[in-house]
Amino acid sequence: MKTPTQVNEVAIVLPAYNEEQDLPKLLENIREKLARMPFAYNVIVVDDGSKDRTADIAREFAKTMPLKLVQHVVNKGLGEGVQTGLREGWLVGDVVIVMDADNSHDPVYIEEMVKKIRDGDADVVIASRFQPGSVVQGVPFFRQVLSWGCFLMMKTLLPYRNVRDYSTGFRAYRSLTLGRLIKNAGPQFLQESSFACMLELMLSLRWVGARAAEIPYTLRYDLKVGVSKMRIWRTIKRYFNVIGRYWAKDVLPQTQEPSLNELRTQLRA
Ligand SMILES: Nc1nc2c(ncn2[C@@H]2O[C@H](COP(=O)(O)OP(=O)(O)O)[C@@H](O)[C@H]2O)c(=O)[nH]1
Ligand SMILES: [Mg+2]
Repeated sequence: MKTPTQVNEVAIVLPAYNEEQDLPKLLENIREKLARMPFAYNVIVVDDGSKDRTADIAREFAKTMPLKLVQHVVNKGLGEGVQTGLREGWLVGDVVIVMDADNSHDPVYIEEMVKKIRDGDADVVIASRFQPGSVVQGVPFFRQVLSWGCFLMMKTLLPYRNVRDYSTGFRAYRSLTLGRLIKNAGPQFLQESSFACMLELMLSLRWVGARAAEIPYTLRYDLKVGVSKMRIWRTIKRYFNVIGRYWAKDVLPQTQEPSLNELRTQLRA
């Protein structure tokens, strides 16, 4: 069922941990590309206890673009960072984008992702490495094997219609759907602090009955200057834990939802 949604404003969440080398280029790129898109935007930088200049950079850019800095005093992990960003983001944007702060995700794709939600084609749109036309530049071989492994495992164990890229961080979420997730799962809707949180988030959206779509894109991992923060073996181990938790969970029955504003009022109270 198509349910078009008005999109006046998007929130762009950037979970960031020690991203001083790549964050400035990304923020400049967002400022330039989003100025040409037919909606307003607000960037939410979630600085997760960085020990470098990440927070200073965000404060500096906040003088010249719509940007809010949210800080965790100590490092809590990607899952907590994404959760903090989504909890803020759905209250300000009709759509929430989450993307890496390492300049490997190009904000130019946001327009197409938002359009799919606006037209009612999907509740979550994934910039996917596994669509015809997708290009992956500069990703180490083992990392590619890992994301393919995640795809094959999910297709076999817990398939999600239209989804191939289960583990990427570059997605657009309809705020109403995030509200529905928070209403049903509570404010701690992600339990994973590791990078497996991205898979956990997909499975929690599947649980609330969100419809997914993917778009092809070019991942510019070659542009990333800083080091990857992913702990590969820990992530693999946690993938199994996440799948185990969602294995026997039935999809929630679809009910008539309140509007986004009603849901915001309800959950704020
Ligand atoms: N909030 C938060 N973000 C993190 C943490 N570790 C990594 N990130 C961010 O998560 C995103 C993905 O990390 P990245 O190193 O780019 O991983 P890769 O691209 O998969 O190699 C980046 O924006 C990081 O800054 C963390 O502990 N907390
Ligand atoms: Mg990255």
